[in-house]
Amino acid sequence: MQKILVTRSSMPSYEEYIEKIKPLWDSHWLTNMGVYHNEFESKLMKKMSTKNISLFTNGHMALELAIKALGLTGEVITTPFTFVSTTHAIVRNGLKPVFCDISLEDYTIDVTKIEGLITERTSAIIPVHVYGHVCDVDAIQEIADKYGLKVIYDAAHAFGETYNGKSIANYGDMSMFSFHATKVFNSIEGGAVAYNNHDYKTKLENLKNFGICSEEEVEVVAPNAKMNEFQAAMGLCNLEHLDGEIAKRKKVFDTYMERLDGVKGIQLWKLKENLEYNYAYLPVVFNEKEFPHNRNDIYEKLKSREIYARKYFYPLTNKVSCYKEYAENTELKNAEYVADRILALPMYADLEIEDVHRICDIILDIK
Ligand code: T4K
Repeated sequence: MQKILVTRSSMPSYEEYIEKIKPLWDSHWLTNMGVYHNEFESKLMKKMSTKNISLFTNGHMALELAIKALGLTGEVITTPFTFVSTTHAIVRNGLKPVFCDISLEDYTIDVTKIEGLITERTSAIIPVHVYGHVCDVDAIQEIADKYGLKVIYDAAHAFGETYNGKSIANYGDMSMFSFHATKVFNSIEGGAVAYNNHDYKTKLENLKNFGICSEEEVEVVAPNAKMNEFQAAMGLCNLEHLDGEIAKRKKVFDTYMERLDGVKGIQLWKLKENLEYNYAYLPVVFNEKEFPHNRNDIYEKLKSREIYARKYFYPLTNKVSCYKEYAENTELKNAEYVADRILALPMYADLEIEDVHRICDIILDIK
């Protein structure tokens, strides 16, 4: 039987992509804000209904440079229940991550615990719309306004979503999106920062291009984080198919829900009201006290049948060895509970519905 991995990149047809990249052999313009880069930027602005977009070579650099552009200092309140990139982006900017616990309902930052972590050194909150589950954006903005903090959303998983009728890209000061191959929407590697304040445009453009601001002037020490034309071409092709891909993901999601929702000891995330979801991930929490198997058993059981679920996001980022100085934070009970029990099941547009049933049969011990 064919291996089933946790996800599988969405791709246009071979012919479609080849047709798209053909003109590059005429222009010989391969990167540095080329025609496709600029077209991709404007199409994304339209798709995301946002005033400004800056593209990057990947989501990580987008987040790292968004933090730099906002000039954050001191401490940043964030979640440990995420991919390690979120924490790296903070630390690589010389800032201290202050970890806040998460909600047991949707695994996003627990807004009731943020205020208790604010000190005179706090400059921002960096929450994560983890799995595309939207954070409590209104409460976060209220806290940010009260204390004069910036908000950058790690929206790596949330591309294409709307919440309360508003594009997910329009919350906070900035939002970072990842277009990595494993995401709902990809440009092979790639990322974007969306923001409403046009003043940041030039800054972000310079930051992704070595800090160069004119032919003879470099204003800041910065990396190369530009998106190239092959990435942008893939993004443009995939954008054409996005709605179809999300519709197929919804079918997969609905099938999992039909099979697993309501089973004692299995916790699934319920769709939030007013969220137009992108069906990015299928995270399941297994409570070993109520379900006959714990998370690790299920992981192994699936693996023995060539089905590779993933423990996204275990361990918590404060527990990995490079952050051992933050390991002992007793206030992360919910995050620890979830990280120890969660398993991301295979989820992608082309996953066969019969395979979803097979995965559920294995989990539920149905022979
Ligand atoms: N913030 C958050 C919250 C994030 O989740 C991420 C990235 C970032 C920031 C940073 O964004 P980027 O800089 O990556 O744009 C994967 C991805 O590499 C990473 O992008 C993603 N989050 C993370 C959650 O997952 P791994 O180490 O689990 O990837 P890997 O290579 O094990 O791939 C997982 C599965 O995906 C494979 O089993 C099969 C499938 N796959 C993978 C690749 C590389 C494909 O179908 N095609 C492919 O090309 O990190």
